[in-house]
Amino acid sequence: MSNPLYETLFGKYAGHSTTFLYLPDGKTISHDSFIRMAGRSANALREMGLAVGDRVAVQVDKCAEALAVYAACVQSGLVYLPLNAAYTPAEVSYFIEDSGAKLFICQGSKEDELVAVAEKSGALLETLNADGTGSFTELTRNKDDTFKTAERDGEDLVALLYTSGTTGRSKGAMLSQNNLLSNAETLVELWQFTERDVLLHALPIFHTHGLFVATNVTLAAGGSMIFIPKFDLDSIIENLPNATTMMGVPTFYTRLLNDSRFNKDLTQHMRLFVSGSAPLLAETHVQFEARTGHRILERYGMTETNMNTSNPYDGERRAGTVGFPLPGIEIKITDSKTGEALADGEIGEIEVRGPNVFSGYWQMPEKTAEELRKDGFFITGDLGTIDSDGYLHISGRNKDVIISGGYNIYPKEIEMLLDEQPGIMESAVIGLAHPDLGEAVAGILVAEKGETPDLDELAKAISASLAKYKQPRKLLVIPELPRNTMAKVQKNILRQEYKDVFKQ
Ligand code: MCA
Ligand code: AMP
Repeated sequence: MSNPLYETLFGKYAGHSTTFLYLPDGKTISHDSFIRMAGRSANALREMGLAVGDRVAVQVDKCAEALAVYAACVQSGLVYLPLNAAYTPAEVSYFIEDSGAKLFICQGSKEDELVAVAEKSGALLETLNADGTGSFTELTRNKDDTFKTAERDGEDLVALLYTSGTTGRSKGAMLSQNNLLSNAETLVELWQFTERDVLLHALPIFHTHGLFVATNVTLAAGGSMIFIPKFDLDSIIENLPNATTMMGVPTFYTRLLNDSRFNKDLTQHMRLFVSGSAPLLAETHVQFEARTGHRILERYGMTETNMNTSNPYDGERRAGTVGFPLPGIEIKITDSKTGEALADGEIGEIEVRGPNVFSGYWQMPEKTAEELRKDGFFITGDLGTIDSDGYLHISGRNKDVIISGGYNIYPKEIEMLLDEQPGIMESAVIGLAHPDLGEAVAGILVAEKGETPDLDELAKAISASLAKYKQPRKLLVIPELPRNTMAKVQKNILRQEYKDVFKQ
């Protein structure tokens, strides 16, 4: 096979008139039409002068055409770099420059703000709007809808996904054909996906969950997706009767449980509900079963590794656990200081090895060496334990990260911005329990001597540089930050002190 990922996800469906996408306006796109759309995009990309290995950065709304750019990149050997639509130009600028993207496709409404970003790093700039129009779409018009698939092998780079770092500098995780392919094939089998499945897709397509899990699994199985722009209760309720499966972050499930229309009648035909990206409270798992009779299947993954573990399809889906290592993947629990393996039942660092594990961070050999051991084990930064039945429990994190509604937010990035603001001496950014988002961001500030910062002004000042979901929902000024004898800020004390800030 010349391009295994392309063949498995896309190529094999050429000529198939089966439905791939059900769109919000009632239209459908067949597998064959989708592949032709991707072919036109691949020809456009080639004619723009892009060559195998070049990076294509994409910051657009969720639409079929955006998915076709992903398919076109796989087909033509380009490296797909999806970006959260909420990122500000300041955030995007780093990704474009660091990746050396040759092409940046953005929303038409943001073009004016992003011209300078593209120019600075010499990237071409094209647009793609939520309705599928845009300058990129114009370039695909009248192009041949077949494209000679680029020869690629399993080790070749197919995507670059940026994940923020605890030092405040984002790292591009390099994912190969094999990383994505092995995971998709494993999950199809484990979760028993077939061409009869219709997945209710309400996740964003710029992260692993919505793109490499939901979309790749559906494509590998030959199923279809009800492709809705974002999570919206009314459209979920309206579309559930036509779906067989759904994947979501825990917020999806808590929001559904808060709606009385979500009941057994609406869900009894469903085959599977999957949750991940953030901890699903055992309480949510139990309530969901009581309401619908379904046990949510919780799994655990990361941008760097795709999916690592899953509760069983057949067998007990145990609340508060993320199940067993996927076939072909090894998990071990180690002592954070020595790296020595710990016995079952002990809490330590979760490490993972397998064909799913990325090959390193883009142009960051030192960072790669810190997290990816020579023997292939990746140090996840998550803490956990394996119980006597082999289920993995995630008990905490060894990295300073907040997970809000399934998005990872690194406090360091926000603290660096807050510390720069006039009148602020220092800050500590923490995640506090939030009934809807799991955790939400709070900024604890210490003012310069004699200063009384205007918190509204401060919030406004940082909003230009930070995506909305990262912006603190609460800012508090306190006289000093608690520190240990090594002068390290004790965030655990702050988290305890302010634990009820977002509780209703
Ligand atoms: C939106 N806002 C948020 C979030 N999302 N704030 C904090 N955390 C968030 N996650 C902001 C909006 O800008 C808005 O601001 C305000 O909060 C309320 O918006 P709302 O309409 O309620 O939010 P929403 O649009 O409904 O979004 C919430 C959401 C969404 C549905 C939970 O964030 C989402 O789809 N999350 C999924 C994330 C995901 O796919 N993660 C996978 C990463 P304002 O009103 O002031 O303008 S991959 C991963 O983690 C690994 C690999 C894995 O294991 O899967
Ligand atoms: P990301 O960097 O966006 O890929 O997020 C990966 C992180 O999400 C992991 O390191 C975990 O901390 C967290 N995560 C993913 N799935 C789960 C889960 N089922 N339970 C708890 N945490 C999870």
